Amino acid sequence: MEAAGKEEISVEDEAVDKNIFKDCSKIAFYRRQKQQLSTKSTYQALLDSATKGKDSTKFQILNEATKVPLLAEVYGIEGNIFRLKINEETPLKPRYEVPDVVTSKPRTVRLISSSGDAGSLVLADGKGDLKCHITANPFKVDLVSEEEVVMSINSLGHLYFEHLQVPLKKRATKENKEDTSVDTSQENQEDLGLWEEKFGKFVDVKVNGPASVGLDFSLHGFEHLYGIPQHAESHQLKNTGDGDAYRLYNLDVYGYKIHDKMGIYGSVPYLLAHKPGRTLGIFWLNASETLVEINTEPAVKYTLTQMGPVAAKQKVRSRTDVHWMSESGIIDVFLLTGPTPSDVFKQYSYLTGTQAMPPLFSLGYHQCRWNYEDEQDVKAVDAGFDEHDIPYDVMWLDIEHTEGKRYFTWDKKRFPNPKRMQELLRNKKRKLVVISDPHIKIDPDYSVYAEAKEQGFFVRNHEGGDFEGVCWPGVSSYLDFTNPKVREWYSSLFTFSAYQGSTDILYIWNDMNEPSVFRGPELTMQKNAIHHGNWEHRELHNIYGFYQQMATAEGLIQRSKGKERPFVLTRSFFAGSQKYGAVWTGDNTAEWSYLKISIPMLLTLSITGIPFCGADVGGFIGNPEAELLVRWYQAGAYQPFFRGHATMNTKRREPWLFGEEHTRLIREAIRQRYTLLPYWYFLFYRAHVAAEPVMRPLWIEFPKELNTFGVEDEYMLGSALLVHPVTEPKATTVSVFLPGSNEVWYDSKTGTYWEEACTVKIPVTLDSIPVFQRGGSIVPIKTTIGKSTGYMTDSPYGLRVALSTKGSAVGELYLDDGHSFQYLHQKQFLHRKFSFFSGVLTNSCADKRGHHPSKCVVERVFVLGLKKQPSSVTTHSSDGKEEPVVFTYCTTMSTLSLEKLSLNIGVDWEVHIK
Ligand code: NBV
Repeated sequence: MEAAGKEEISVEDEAVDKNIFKDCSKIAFYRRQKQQLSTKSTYQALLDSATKGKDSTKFQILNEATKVPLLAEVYGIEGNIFRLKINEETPLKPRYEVPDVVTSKPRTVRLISSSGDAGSLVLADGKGDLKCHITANPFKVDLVSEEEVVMSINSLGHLYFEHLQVPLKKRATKENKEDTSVDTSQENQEDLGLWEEKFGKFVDVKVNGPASVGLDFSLHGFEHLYGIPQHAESHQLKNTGDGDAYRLYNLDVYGYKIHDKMGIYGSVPYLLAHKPGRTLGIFWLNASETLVEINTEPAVKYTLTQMGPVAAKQKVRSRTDVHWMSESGIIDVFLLTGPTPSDVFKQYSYLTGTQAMPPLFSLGYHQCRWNYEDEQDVKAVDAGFDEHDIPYDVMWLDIEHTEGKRYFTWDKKRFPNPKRMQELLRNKKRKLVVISDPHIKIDPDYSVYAEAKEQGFFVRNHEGGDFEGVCWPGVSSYLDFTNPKVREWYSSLFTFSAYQGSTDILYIWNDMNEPSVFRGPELTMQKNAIHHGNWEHRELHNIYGFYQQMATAEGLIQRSKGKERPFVLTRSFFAGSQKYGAVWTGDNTAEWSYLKISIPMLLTLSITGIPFCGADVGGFIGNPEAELLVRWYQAGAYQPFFRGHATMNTKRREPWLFGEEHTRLIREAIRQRYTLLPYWYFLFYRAHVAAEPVMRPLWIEFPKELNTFGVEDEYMLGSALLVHPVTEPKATTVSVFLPGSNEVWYDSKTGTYWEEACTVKIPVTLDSIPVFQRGGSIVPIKTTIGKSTGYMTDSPYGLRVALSTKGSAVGELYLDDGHSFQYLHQKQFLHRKFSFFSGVLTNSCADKRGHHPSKCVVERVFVLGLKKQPSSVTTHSSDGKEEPVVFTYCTTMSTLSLEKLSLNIGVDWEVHIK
């Protein structure tokens, strides 16, 4: 069987052909739901017959016209979360409810019910400050917090629920026996796509007819919404307007267009709304194709003269309406009530889990290309980094490393001795990542195919045979990762004995897992393909890639007998993918606009639970000029997942190929990444244990300050560093917004500082990476950089202390072996706290449960914002030993530098500055 050629998918340097993909007008359930809005039919809740179960309160909802009952359930969930489920009361067959995303059964809290005014029901959580006020007719739910309605559900009457039906033809024959007057007029309503939906040459047949659901949410007083990745769009969600919606449908969109709401590789059906004093989250748990409309109505103020005295009191608050529509499944929505951004992050992570703790190496720099040709090429590129004194941690191999795109194999000519190649990398304490896609070449001699075939592990077509689609290897079948047995088997393929040529430094990259199917509709799988449990692909399309990454991560854990942390990069993802590894933004282009949009794209992923994310440095498609490449390295060094990557037909672009000066600049950017590793690792620890995003939009750190809500050309790394990457060609200045009142910000390079919120014009040259440290923070760094993270285990630390206006600062450090689960099981970790108050810098224990031996010392301390020249500096150990320290003070910059210290990182000590 022939392998698919490049012509199967356009790998030329051109923008995406949008005709391959649907816009809203081509999506039948969108058209149907929009049409229904014009002929408004209402729903009524039968609250008199509401019943209270152990976990939830249930009641029926009736559609005025059809009278078919729906069943609604309201749950109170620990941590100020409400869950609303609406399903058909007696569906023809069960409707799909997304499994495996909500981590364990969330603990419910008893809701106290009382009837409100006639025709309403009030459900309150134990504490009584949060209430769900349900109105019977028309059905509406208001979420009330401290007597204020913060969210209304179905207040616009967009509740929409299509009931599964017996196929018309069967019905006609069955019913014809009794009744010959069956109405089959719907059959002809092709434009509504009820039973059949056409797109180009593709026809999607719906066995049980239309099954879509929809609901509206009004967020009172909110004008700023964020989330629902993945789109190449701004961080703040935009109003969608007529015929437009954010689409959540995982698709392989090579060279995706930017500032577009079409669905690309992954979906997280979760958004956050923010206003000063309150953040809310809406998590719409549905894995079928989903559309989201957003409409903000700004506040209207009526003046006395315009409206008279009564109207003055009726000032209308701003409001944003969100309309969710999904092709199938049920309505299952979690309302996260905040009130702070960090409460919402915790609530969401309580449901879907936090970021897996990454192995330390994965926070270093990754070098990828489609493809590194052979072992010799790998060896030369690896050596290139050492020759040019550029640290890096991971070499990547793309699809060409395999025998004819048969994953888990090696091309014998190019990679005759994969273990030898891995030993070469291991000797430099480096790792290898190889690709493993979900399509499996149809080849009875390929053991992965033969086994999967024999065990019935492939997705099936609607006729019952194995689904076949074209991808890289030619005609292929697709593993059904939704089947737990398939996942178990797939995981077992990563054991060292099964995966010949693999070693414990080999990690995995899952690509094409939307899934990408070259000749399929919108380059993906037919919606009526069949998965485990007889579910149609349409029900679970958006979660397919999630399951592959889950099985891969599990496989890597198992091959180490549960000891080692996995690293798996995935292109497709869903809510909860953070538990299994990292995500990247797919096939971007080597243009300035793509560099720029990487920031809002990553911010959006970061706040929707996926902090370990990155964009291909340099741009995957096309050839970046040296300046763009340098700027991209500088930006990437300050983004969570940091990998250089390029497509096949591009010129080679290893960091040293653009002349000495550019090599120096790229080296410097990568070195800055390695310098800050202790801070990165700490931030990932916080993401892991406390669901704090690593890369943060300014509004999270400054939630009361309106002027931060729309910022997306700069961001915070943790709470200490503000980064404003240069994303314009030939820039000589950048305008940096330094937020906050009572803040002081220090330029990380020059030490120049600014007090109070301001926008400053910073002069930049090609070697500037505008990074600012927030007064009041202490950032741990490494003072010596090695060839890779592995060389830096014992290298010394430095502390960058940036004093607040009050002359104080705090910071933390987290340390463990960087690769195993012992931090979890044996509490082998070190968590230290640094503080600077009244001239005393203290290192103390932040978590007494942890213990981890470390030879490391703090070698340097650099204090920014020390207004007065000290007369003496002394170190004090916990056993009372006092020693003087030589110091350098700079009066003009107010900085103090302490060098050649030797203070053990893991024990208590103080440095007194008098
Ligand atoms: O496996 C080849 C590429 C990969 O390099 C890239 O990172 C993925 O996003 N892959 C897509 C498939 C082909 C793209 C044209």
